[in-house]
Amino acid sequence: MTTTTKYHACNLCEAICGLKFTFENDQIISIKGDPDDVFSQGHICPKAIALQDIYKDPDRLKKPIKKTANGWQEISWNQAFDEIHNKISVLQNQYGNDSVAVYQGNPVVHNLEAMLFGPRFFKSLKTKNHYSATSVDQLPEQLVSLKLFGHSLMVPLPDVDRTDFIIIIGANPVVSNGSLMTAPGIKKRLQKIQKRQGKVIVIDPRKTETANLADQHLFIKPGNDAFLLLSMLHVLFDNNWVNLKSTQRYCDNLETIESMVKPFSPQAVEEMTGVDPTIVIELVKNFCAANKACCYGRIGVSTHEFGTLTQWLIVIFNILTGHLDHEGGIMFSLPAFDFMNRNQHRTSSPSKRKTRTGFADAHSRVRNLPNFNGEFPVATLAEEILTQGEGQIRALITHCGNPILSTPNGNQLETALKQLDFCVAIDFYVNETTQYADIILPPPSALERPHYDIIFYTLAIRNSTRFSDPLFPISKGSLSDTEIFLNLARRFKAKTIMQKIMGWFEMKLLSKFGVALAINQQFKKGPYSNSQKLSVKKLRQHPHGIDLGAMKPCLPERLFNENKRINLAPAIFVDDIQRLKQKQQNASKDKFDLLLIGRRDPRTNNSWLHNSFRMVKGKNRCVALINPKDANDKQINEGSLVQVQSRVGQIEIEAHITDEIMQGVISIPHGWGHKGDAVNLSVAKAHAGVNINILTDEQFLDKVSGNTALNGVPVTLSSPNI
Ligand SMILES: Nc1nc2c(c(=O)[nH]1)N[C@H]1C(S)=C(S)[C@@H](COP(=O)(O)OP(=O)(O)OC[C@H]3O[C@@H](n4cnc5c(=O)[nH]c(N)nc54)[C@H](O)[C@@H]3O)O[C@H]1N2
Ligand SMILES: Nc1nc2c(c(=O)[nH]1)N[C@H]1C(S)=C(S)[C@@H](COP(=O)(O)OP(=O)(O)OC[C@H]3O[C@@H](n4cnc5c(=O)[nH]c(N)nc54)[C@H](O)[C@@H]3O)O[C@H]1N2
Ligand code: SF4
Ligand SMILES: [Mo]
Repeated sequence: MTTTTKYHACNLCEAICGLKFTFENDQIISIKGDPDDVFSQGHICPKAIALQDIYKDPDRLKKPIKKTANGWQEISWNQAFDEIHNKISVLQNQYGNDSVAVYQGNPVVHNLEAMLFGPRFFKSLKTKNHYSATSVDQLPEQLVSLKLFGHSLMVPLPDVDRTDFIIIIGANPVVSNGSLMTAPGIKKRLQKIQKRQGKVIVIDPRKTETANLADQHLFIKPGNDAFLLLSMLHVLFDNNWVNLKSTQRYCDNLETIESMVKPFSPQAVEEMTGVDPTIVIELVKNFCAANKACCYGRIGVSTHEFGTLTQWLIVIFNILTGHLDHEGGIMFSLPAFDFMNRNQHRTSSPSKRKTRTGFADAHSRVRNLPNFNGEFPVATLAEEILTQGEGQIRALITHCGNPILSTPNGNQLETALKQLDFCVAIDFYVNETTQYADIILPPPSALERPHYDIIFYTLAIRNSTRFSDPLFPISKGSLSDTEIFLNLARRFKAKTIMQKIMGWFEMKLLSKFGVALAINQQFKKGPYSNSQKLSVKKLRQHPHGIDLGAMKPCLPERLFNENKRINLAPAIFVDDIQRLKQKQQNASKDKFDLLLIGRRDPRTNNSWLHNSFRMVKGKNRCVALINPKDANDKQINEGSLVQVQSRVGQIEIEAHITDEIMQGVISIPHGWGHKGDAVNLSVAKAHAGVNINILTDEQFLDKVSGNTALNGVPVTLSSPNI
């Protein structure tokens, strides 16, 4: 028996850990964190172990399937590509290009080949109906980055490794492993702040796993963080603590911020936030006293009613305390594969614009919602399918997504999917959404693919680079992501026989060499081309990655704004203060029992991974957390079933009574609710849970960006026994 060791990145979450796989003959016998990885330094979480389960999963599709009167039937790749092309062409000829829509889910950004070659196909459809998980996720951060720094990917990152004071708002990195902050082993990194006498503060309606390790935890009423941040800014001006340091040279419109925050003293907003004014003043004072401090907010405050306003105020708070572009503050990465310089069209600079531009240059047909980077908010997808008239969506292609479980008003979307003329899914499972596809095209699993993190190095708190070769060959009869996308693209793009032949040769060439060619090309254009001479070949000799150093100050040069200045107060953000004030005025008229918020746990990965038994075994985690006082009011007992109802739907779920959740708030995790006769997730269906997104409301949005407010959803609670 021979034992071998191989290294491969984990692509499941943003932490991008390096993993060490031990094989006996061809079988994986262990998966561990790679202790020599330059960035992740041995970190691993329970999900990584499930990578082998996905690879071996008998439910995982390996060949295309087609829905027939007698159920799913395997078909050849060529038949699948031809049928997709024929059917979509007929619909587009009859109803226009926009009659076809695309939803791209979260795993796209974790899939190298999909990132490199997916756009060739999706662009060839020439539809404006693109949707993705962005609008149930980080759209506010990206909009703020676009307006402040000129590029939607220029997201400032908390310099966790050097800070002495971090405020975490609406994020639970100890469980999520960090987001828009690629920082493997974040728990240890936070604990190191404390070891160097620094402080970790968490602001969250739930006393989370991150709050448990923090020096201070503050409960806050869901959806109202913007009030708190305005009051923090108020305190800065009130005490003359504003100090932009070097960024003063290139920041404009400070006076607008000053007058904007005037009405929002900590006392004036206490009723909205639930936070004691003396605590707010103390917090701001301590933040200002720290030499190196940063404030970071994530999904809990992005996917809420004031997502953009809140994310903007977080950045402004960092800037006004002198912590933008300073060590230990919020800083920018400098990745070897510089995606931002590759995608110039995502900048706000008009001279650099190409086809897909920034924000609000088109609006959705039914609800007039703004687009962003060529995508409409997914909250409007169902009604775009259901509402008759010119431009109605009649076909949908989902890629890496399960929007029935992941996007608002799951029941409405399910109804909509049932009435499509044609539906295609690119996914290796028949899940709650892909069950409505006519044809499913399965790509290989993660361990059968090469990997490089082109997005997450852009979001990493330390610069490094690493490439992984596949651990296993692609199963016989399967195609790589590159082959799938280029086969589809050439059918849609090539018109003449000559073009078809050329397309075929290009596909063959790129499926063999495309990944290395694309990466090497970007390395050559990138910032380390002289100092490091990076190439895929060189990275193969460094399976633990190459460290490229800590983040460095880079402003104003790296700004994508043409004038190299930052407008602190873009009108679309400032104007939203009026909506916030209205919320305060109307607060006493609210009629609901509780505000719903979300939750993640260490063995979930959004809507998938539940088909691995290790991820679902043990006690039921799809439970509603309810405060003892609320449970008492409603006569709800521990472990009993409760009904939760919102404007759009109702679910029944097991109650778990705990004072870790704030009074007036109920927490339910997302990604559960596996069901459906056609769904092939045998393990997941046996541990189904319920779909929280039956409750979330497609009309409840962050009005500025169109992001869905998945948190702070008003619900009523009842016990079926009463
Ligand atoms: N209520 C509530 N809803 C939420 C959230 C919340 O906090 N609360 N969070 C939101 C967030 S942040 C996100 S990102 C979304 C995520 O939601 P989605 O965008 O739906 O993505 P996932 O659930 O991660 O993945 C869905 C599918 O991708 C497939 N898949 C995995 N890897 C690959 C691959 O490499 N190729 C292909 N073709 N398919 C693959 C899986 O089989 C699975 O069926 O959910 C959102 N929904
Ligand atoms: N184990 C696991 N890890 C994951 C994922 C997963 O599904 N499972 N998903 C991945 C994805 S796609 C993403 S985007 C990231 C997200 O990463 P995080 O942003 O860290 O996500 P959560 O763990 O959901 O933390 C959000 C926190 O916000 C709080 N919250 C809710 N509403 C409010 C509010 O109004 N105000 C405040 N202040 N807080 C609020 C919630 O209680 C929760 O603790 O996680 C990634 N990592
Ligand atoms: S933290 Fe994320 S990247 Fe690291 S092992 Fe877990 S799932 Fe994989
Ligand atoms: Mo996400």
